[in-house]
Amino acid sequence: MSRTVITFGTFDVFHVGHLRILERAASHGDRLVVGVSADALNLRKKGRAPVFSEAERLAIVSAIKGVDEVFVEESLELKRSYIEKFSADVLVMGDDWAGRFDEFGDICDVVYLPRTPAISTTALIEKISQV
Ligand code: C2G
Repeated sequence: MSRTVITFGTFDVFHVGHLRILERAASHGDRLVVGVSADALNLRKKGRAPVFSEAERLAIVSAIKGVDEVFVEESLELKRSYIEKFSADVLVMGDDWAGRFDEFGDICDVVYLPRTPAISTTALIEKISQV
């Protein structure tokens, strides 16, 4: 039986840590669906707009090998309905979210993968702004 994987993220200033988690998420099943967080969600939760717009981030993520479908994640609180909508068998997230999504273990497997060390969007923005 085919296995659907779902994962979520902002994927702003796309970097190798983002690539690696998508590659590893894809290896957990046959179809990978990615929820890319809305600009409005970022503004609400992080107090700043992403560097790249929602449309740009969706375009980049959807072009990655192994990604089958993308959608806009409008709210962090809608995870359960997204998992159900896409009939996901497994939710994959980086381990910065470890334990945070265990409640969905009743409808899918929940897997946390180690983050790629020493790279983040925030660090990249700082590094670039120092040049
Ligand atoms: N990631 C990683 N290694 C890094 C940086 C990020 O594995 N060095 C992973 C994160 O753990 C996450 C994914 O890449 O699983 C996307 O990271 P972010 O863009 O920072 O996403 P975030 O803002 O944490 O997601 O429902 C979740 C929200 O959409 C927010």
